[in-house]
Amino acid sequence: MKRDEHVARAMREGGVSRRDFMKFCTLLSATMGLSPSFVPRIARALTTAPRPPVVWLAFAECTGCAESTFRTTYPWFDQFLLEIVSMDFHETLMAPSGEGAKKSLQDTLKKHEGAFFCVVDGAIPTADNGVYGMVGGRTMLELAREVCPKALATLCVGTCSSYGGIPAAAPNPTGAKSVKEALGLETVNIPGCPPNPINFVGTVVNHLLFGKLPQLDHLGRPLFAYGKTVHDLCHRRSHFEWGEFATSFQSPEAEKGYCLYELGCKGPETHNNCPLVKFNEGTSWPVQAGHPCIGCSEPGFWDRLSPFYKPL
Ligand code: FSX
Repeated sequence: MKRDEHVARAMREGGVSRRDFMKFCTLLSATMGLSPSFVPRIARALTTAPRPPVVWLAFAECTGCAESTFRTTYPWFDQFLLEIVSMDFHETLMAPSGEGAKKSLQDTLKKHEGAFFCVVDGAIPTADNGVYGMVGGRTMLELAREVCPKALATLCVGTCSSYGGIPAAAPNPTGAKSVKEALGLETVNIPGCPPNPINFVGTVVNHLLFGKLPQLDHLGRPLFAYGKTVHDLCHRRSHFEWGEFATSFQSPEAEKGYCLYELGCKGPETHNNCPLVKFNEGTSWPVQAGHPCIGCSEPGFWDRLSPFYKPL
């Protein structure tokens, strides 16, 4: 069976209609800052391009990133994601365990060296040679040192792997660090605690479409997702500031304004596209639900961004 037929069948069996799929491609193209003319190309890339192999390493974290990626955005998203990439190693999702899991990892490294994406969620404990984070008898530090340099690119999903995040918060007894700090290696960072999975998919799809990673800012973040601040895009800003742009995104209740800056909102210094893509099938996002942004996708989160209710 050809790959596009296989994907079509998998989607049908998962209850995903062609219309759902095209809506998703439209959202993806808007998120990536591409014109609507890219929608059919994205659909084609998702259903026909060879699936890039992925090794997913889970280190010091709460598993919120994997949960957010695989379970909540769209009811069918988890299954769909596994059609886009070939998840060759993911401790939580894969069938083998123990020695079988170790073998899967080694087989993938051998077969796809220089051609797989290494996705990392979680920070890397580095104190005392990394003994505070062990997987299968090896330190996370050792695993990362073995796997990441062999990848086509290391994609850090979540603030912990991107910048250290909560595990690196003071007093940080495990010496938790970002992948870049721990290994001295350039990474693509998709921060957020948790990040929006559409930004991970957009990064992979950019590679499928154009054969390269998206343009990054000085902190390694894809510009399509992190090029503007939450405040720049926020629905709660006066719609007069938004002009025509406002009418396409603002909800009527948000048009009244009610900026949460005085309640400590960190939107003015937090780079992320939460107001545009939202969470849970585009239902809402924290500020729309009435809570100030806590800056979870910025370097220095948690220490630098707290206390959360103190204005900047
Ligand atoms: Fe960190 Fe992710 Fe926050 Fe949790 O893997 S970014 S603590 S949502 O799980 O790493």
